[in-house]
Amino acid sequence: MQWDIFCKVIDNYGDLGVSWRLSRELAARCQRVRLWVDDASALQWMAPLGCAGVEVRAWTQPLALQGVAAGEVLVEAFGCEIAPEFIAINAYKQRAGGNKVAWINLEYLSAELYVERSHGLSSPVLRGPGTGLTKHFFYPGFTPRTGGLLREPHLLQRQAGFDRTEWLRQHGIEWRPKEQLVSLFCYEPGALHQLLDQFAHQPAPTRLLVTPGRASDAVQSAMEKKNRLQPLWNKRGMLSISYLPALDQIDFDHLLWSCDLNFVRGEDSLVRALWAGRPLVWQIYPQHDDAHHGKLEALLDAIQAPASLRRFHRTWNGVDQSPLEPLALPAWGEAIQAARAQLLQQRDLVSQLLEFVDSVRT
Ligand code: TRH
Repeated sequence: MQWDIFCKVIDNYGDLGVSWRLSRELAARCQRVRLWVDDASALQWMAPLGCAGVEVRAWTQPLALQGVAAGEVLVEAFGCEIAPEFIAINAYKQRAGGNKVAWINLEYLSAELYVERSHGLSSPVLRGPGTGLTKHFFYPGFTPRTGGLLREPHLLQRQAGFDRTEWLRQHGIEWRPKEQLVSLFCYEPGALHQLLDQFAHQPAPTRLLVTPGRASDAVQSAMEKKNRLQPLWNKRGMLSISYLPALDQIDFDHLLWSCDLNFVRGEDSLVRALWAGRPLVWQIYPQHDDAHHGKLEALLDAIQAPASLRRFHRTWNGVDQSPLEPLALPAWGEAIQAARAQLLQQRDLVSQLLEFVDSVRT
């Protein structure tokens, strides 16, 4: 089938990151994809080699539609509103007796209970350029009654064949024996300075691998402040820091597989960290009305996080101001492994989406 996926980049990398991963995974299953995006610049580092079967197109206004025929599936990622001129050619095709067009609204990932209720609902379009079409709501999620999580079929084999020492060497990432490796992909957590203190005071050395952009800015400003106010805070040198360049999505996975603890944020990196199976800490994308607090608790329930991991998350996400819980990697690792094992039993998002599209088109 020909898929048209529309993606608007709001901020950060998640909208494009998920849309690209979805496109790539569809292409791997013999689908043809046009990914319409208003700002594709992040693909230069996220996916520098592109992907056969995925054509990235600029979402201009108006859309350049010369030579473009309507396909079989329209996807609006995260409720972005698809260009009306494109909706119109799809509706026209269907009215003219062509095959039925499946219009999918792909929602944000959440572990909240409403997801099971809303997944798969449909809404006929009664006015505007899409009159006659039907929109279907597809919710990713953590239970069998949701659309599931993005997961490629060969993930486990890739993980089994991964050699972290070699990968770190190839990427010029310094790693001394016995050093605990921790990745950091975050926004600006208020408790960051407490985390740095914890690493500095642990008996074993830690190397923090900091991703570029907001995470590295936040670490640099915390370090600058600490060095100024408490020059001896890391006097035993237990914490070392490496600032990483932007990695492509495949190497971002390798980073997560290399680390003993992963700090992730947003949506896509959370899922990748779950598949990595190492202890993880999630910084949720903050919303103004604090709606993210409920969403955070729902995720912690879904992965059956132990009490110490819950407390750590609440402080890390600024839900409360308690001091940052001490790291408890063995217990956290067990919980993530158990959650991962359960999630691996469920069908992946693309398998479910293909089946769902078939069912709405027949
Ligand atoms: O960048 P994010 O914070 O994106 C957010 C969330 O998706 C949020 O839910 C959404 O509302 C908001 O954007 C608009 O985090 P996320 O979702 O993990 O996306 C990051 C993507 O970047 C992911 O696909 C992994 C990729 N990535 C790399 O490929 N290489 C890298 O070096 C890094 C740091 C990230």
